[in-house]
Amino acid sequence: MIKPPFKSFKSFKPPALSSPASAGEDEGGGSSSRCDRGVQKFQLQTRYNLLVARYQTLEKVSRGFRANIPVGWSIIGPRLLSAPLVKNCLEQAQELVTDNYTGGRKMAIELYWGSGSPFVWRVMLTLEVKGLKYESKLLEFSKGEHKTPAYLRLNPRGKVPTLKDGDFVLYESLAIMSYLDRKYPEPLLFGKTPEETGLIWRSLAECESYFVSAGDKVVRPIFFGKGLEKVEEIQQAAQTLRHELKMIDQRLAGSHWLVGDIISAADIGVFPLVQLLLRAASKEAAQPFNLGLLPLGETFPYVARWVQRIEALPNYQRTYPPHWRQ
Ligand SMILES: N[C@@H](CCC(=O)N[C@@H](CS)C(=O)NCC(=O)O)C(=O)O
Repeated sequence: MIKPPFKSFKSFKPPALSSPASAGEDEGGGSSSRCDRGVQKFQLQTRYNLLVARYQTLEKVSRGFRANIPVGWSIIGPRLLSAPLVKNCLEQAQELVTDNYTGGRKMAIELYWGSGSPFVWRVMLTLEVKGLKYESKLLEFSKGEHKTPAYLRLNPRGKVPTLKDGDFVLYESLAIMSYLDRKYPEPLLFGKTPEETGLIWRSLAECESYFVSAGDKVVRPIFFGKGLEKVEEIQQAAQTLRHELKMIDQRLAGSHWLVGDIISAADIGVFPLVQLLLRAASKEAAQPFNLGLLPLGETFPYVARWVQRIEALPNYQRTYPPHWRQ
């Protein structure tokens, strides 16, 4: 049987994140060892925060457990222990102290995805940050697995991602993120206050309205060729992207995260698009276009540090597109 760490929980105080003002000291100055220390500190902090969140839920579960042990404990105690409610409590507690947090669900979440999709990446990061287990359903675009009748029944647009949670099926990455946040609110990703929620949605809307289409105009010809006849269009799109990155850089100059003092849906929604763009910009095929994006540390230094911060998240590697490693 699990022994919840009540005593240690009471004295369990996570250290505070270093303030934005000290962020430059921690990570800046172009010193890589300082930067590594910053990343390590951040990783530790994130693990701590996740642990605290889990202990807090564990505390709630255990309070429920204790509430079910009434005065007549000695008489009915043994029977009560086997009661379904208590069993359920213990199962949930077991999940919480191991790495198998499923939010009390019996059925696994299923994620239909394709490697390298920034929209899929958003959902994977959301699942990982929330510590939610899911069943991976990797679709091979080259085999047309996203256009089969069975898949089109789940997502008539024939795109990824699609999420299945029990009987509920949802597509569109932002919709999925918002669903997951409402259903599994730990940690909250769409803001703790109305103001934060508004700012998070503003970042996401800006990304969808300006970054996504300009990014596509740059990334696609680099990955799939045929860019040389569209040089002007690509350079125009690159200008839009530099403008967007400048705005993001300015926001990040005074804060670790795009909105608020913890990672939010704004960071998770924007990051994969930035990563995809950087990958494209680093390709040899990008050279003729003079995109003016790299080296990122020089062009957009705060974006560069923010990217490192997200890459240092626990389980980030699990979300990294498998074919990018090849
Ligand atoms: N707005 C959608 C975009 C999804 C999307 O465009 N997915 C691409 C991969 S990056 C896809 O599945 N493309 C396959 C196709 O269109 O046939 C979302 O946010 O989920």
